[in-house]
Amino acid sequence: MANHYELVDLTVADRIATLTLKREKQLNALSQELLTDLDAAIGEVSWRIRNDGDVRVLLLQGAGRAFAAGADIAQMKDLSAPLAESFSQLGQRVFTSLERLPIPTIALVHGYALGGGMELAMACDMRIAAEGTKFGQPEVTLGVVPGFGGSQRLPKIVGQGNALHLLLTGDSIDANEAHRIGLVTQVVPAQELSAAGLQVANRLLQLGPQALAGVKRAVYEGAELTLDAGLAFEAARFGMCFATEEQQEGMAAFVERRKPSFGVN
Ligand code: CO8
Repeated sequence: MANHYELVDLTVADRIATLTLKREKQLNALSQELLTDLDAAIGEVSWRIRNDGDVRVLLLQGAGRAFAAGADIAQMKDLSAPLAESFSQLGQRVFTSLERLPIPTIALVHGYALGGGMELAMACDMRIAAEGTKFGQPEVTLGVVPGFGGSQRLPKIVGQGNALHLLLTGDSIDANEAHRIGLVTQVVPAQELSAAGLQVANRLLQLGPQALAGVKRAVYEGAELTLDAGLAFEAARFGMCFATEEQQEGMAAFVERRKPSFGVN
């Protein structure tokens, strides 16, 4: 099944949704129109998770030479301060709705992930990069700060020191350096990027969707809490797992020395 928005493709096959940015000529620069299509496509994925149950993992990639080379500079160059703020809020809202999907999301990053492009990749749970990919937050070189969540998500992913280095210098780093600082979890040859994404996705499909959704909530919501509140949140979610068939199946399979089977829809 494939749904075509103008600037984003959504395909679903074998319970894996793939979102592809397709503004190739502008290296998938994130224009208002692209963000609007991305918003709609994420909304469709969310609807299908809730209603059809036929989507369990999401892959996000860019068509052409790049994942995404940032927010559309030509489009935002003459914005007034209030409009710039609302453009920033639009991107933030779309990226947060991506992050809050209750399924694992994996960014498959190649070419460039700069500015808003890197911020989009950071709104996914995992990032796999093609060798040679350039990552960076060059906003300071344009006289601005990040506007799609970079100043908030980057320190959480790579630590404040690494984040400040990237944010203050605006320097780009390559995929290997991104791996070293923990921005990406895997670096593969470009021609193996899709296969690497599918491999991780297929492993995730073998696991219980409720447990995966629970891990995401514990990590993302826990990050907003004090340690004590986060631990309480985790304990409550841990308890809730024991009212699920997933827990019964997972633990029964362990003691019976067999592979668990987590009810495939
Ligand atoms: N915005 C608009 N157009 C872009 C962008 C962009 N970010 N990046 C590339 N393009 C366009 C180019 O203008 C060019 O278009 P055309 O063919 O019509 O001239 C086409 O894509 C191809 O680009 P290049 O010819 O430049 O390709 P190169 O291979 O020579 O260079 C680079 C590739 C190095 C990636 C180069 O394009 C570049 O430096 N791009 C800009 C990178 C950048 O600075 N990104 C950060 C943008 S700022 C940002 O993302 C802030 C996010 C928060 C926004 C908050 C809202 C208020």
